[in-house]
Amino acid sequence: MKITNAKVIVCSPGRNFVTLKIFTDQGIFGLGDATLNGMEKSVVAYLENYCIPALIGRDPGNTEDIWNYFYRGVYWRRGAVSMTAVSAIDMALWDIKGKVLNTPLYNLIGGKSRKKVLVYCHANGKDLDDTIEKIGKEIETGFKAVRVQSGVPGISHTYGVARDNKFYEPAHKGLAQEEYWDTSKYLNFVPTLFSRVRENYGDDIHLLHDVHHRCTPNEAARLAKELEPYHLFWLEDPVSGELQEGLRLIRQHSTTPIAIGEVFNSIYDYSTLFTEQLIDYIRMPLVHGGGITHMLKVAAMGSVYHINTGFHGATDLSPVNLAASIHFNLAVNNFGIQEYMPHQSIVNEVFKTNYSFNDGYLTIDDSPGIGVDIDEKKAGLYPYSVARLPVNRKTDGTLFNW
Ligand code: EZ4
Ligand code: CO
Repeated sequence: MKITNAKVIVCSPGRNFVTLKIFTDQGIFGLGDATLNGMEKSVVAYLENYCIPALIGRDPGNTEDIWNYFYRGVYWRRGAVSMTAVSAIDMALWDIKGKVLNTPLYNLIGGKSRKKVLVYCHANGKDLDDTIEKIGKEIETGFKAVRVQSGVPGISHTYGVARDNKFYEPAHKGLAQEEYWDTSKYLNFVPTLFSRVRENYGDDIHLLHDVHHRCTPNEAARLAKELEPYHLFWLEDPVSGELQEGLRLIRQHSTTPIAIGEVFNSIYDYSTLFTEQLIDYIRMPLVHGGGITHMLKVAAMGSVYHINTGFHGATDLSPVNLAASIHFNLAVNNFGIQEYMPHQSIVNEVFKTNYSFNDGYLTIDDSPGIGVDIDEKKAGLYPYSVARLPVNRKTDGTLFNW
């Protein structure tokens, strides 16, 4: 069997998605997600100019060799743009493998370790009362786990909070908008927020919170410690992850579980975090973490250190990635939770999906491979439109982490 061609489909049903479609000489094709929010066209250029010409003629069954070809073989290893391209290639090849063998992806990577995939949703409000109300709605919808983000008094706009009471969407049309941030106001507010949430909704609901890289290790240690009484499922990205040793400080002060790595793209980003058991959950998703081939290794290494998966699953990761993640989450033993921000309904006009949500969990049907298809005619109706993630400054104007 041979790869005959591949193409990149860029579409924007409400937000931009990049999808790689790999064709074979047996009429079977595979799909991979190649979306890197706000940097879409860089991945497109890398795939079209460098990867696709090198894919043609290869046997799509050789997932391991092809992965290494585009990782070791390119000399300039790692990096978000190239790893997203590698992820898309790998995902599409596993999709093809499943279709050739007429079996769902999860069967190729261990079969089902569980019946269904626990997911968490987002609840965010402009202030404390609004957030409390939004959490109630999510619990009514059936969610067993909720990520809680709230507007902070004194900060004009806070990460994770929807504008104009619409759904939360990280990227905005056009060039990057600037936001303003005040860590001390944030740190003073968050424990009060979670105290109210527990008071209102009791102990059963799993609560998560994303710090979105805004603290120093010492600030994060304070926050993790002060949140201990509310026993979070996890505290996400309390610090930016480049300084892996920085997580030691948080660990020394608190038992609040830590999730990290949605911006990581390699197993080496995790090495110290794993071997010193500095975190509890792996956030790196299939689409940015080198696809199924690499993430199986990351999950396996994590399992040695009692670390579970908790993949990124915001709306800027396409339905192809979500479906592949459900297969993966069903299969690996050390699954923890999956982020699930449902896509807008127009996304489902373009992508034909095979998963469903019921009572706090996602399940997927038994179609072969990943099981998601793309309607290229519909995709053509929604052309690419420039959108960027925000840039963040401290109130005095100093550029800061978003
Ligand atoms: O900011 O997906 O946990 N989820 C997140 C997301 C990310 C966006 C970036 O594109 O942090 O909202
Ligand atoms: Co996050």
